[in-house]
Amino acid sequence: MQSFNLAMKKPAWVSSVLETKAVAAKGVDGRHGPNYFRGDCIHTAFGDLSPWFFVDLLGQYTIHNVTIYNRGDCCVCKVRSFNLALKKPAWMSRSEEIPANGVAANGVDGSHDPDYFRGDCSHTKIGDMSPWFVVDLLGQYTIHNVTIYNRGDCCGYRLHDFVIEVYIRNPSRCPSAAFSLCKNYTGTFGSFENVVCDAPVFGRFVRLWKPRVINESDVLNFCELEVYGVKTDCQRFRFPMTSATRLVSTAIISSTALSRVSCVQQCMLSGACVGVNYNSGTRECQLLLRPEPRDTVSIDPNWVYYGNDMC
Ligand SMILES: [Ca+2]
Ligand SMILES: [Ca+2]
Repeated sequence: MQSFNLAMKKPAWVSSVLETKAVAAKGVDGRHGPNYFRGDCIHTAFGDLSPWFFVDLLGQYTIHNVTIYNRGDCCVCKVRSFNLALKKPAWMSRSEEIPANGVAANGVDGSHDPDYFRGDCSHTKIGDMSPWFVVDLLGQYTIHNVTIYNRGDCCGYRLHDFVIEVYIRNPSRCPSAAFSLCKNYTGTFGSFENVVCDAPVFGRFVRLWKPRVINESDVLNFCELEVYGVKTDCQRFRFPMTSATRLVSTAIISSTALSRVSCVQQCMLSGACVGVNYNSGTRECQLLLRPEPRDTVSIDPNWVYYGNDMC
């Protein structure tokens, strides 16, 4: 009994074709070089929401296996999942008044130590009747669950009845920013718990807040917050545009780009870019690497800003 590649150079069809170098025959031409631009791969058209590929074996066979060679020059969806919040920028309500022991950064420093006095927990100000905590994941992810480690030396009862929201835009700069609800948690929290979102939610900023504060000492107080989700290389960033505006930041890489679209593409291809400024006159493309507390906004008709820090 013979076994060989039954599909080789047989008639093939696809639901749509992006361009002539990507026709169906390229999927069975016997060449599996991974660089799309050399013309050995198939590619359906953008916008084809039901893509399919079909090959006629010109005979009837018992089929045991199908080998597929993926494209390799780009566009392979690599999925990553890890604690997205670890050591990312975090801040809280009335954070300027928080003692060093309780700053927001302690909530994402990687330590679960439950003793507040050892300095690894976050703690909003006594008397803050609308306490909240925000962490900026510095990228857009599909978030599945949030693990929280409570304070253990005392006061664990303070963590109760809270809401976890996920935002694409910065909720601190944009109070009216829309959110996706991860979880409306009711009751008192244990020493630690993995809170699974009601449904996967997409965004960059994770906000935890207490809608029901009992008294002045009912602060938001926990020792570590971990955010788990995935990012795929194929997933598109959502960068809202703000015209006549530049985000003035020290954390930039400056380059040139022929258009604002290619400037945004440079950002998407860079692993650590959260927005861009583009000047259509000089073609300067500024990749913004991370937000800084001292970032300001400049109104300038020559510039356009793509990012999530403005409303
Ligand atoms: Ca091929
Ligand atoms: Ca901690």
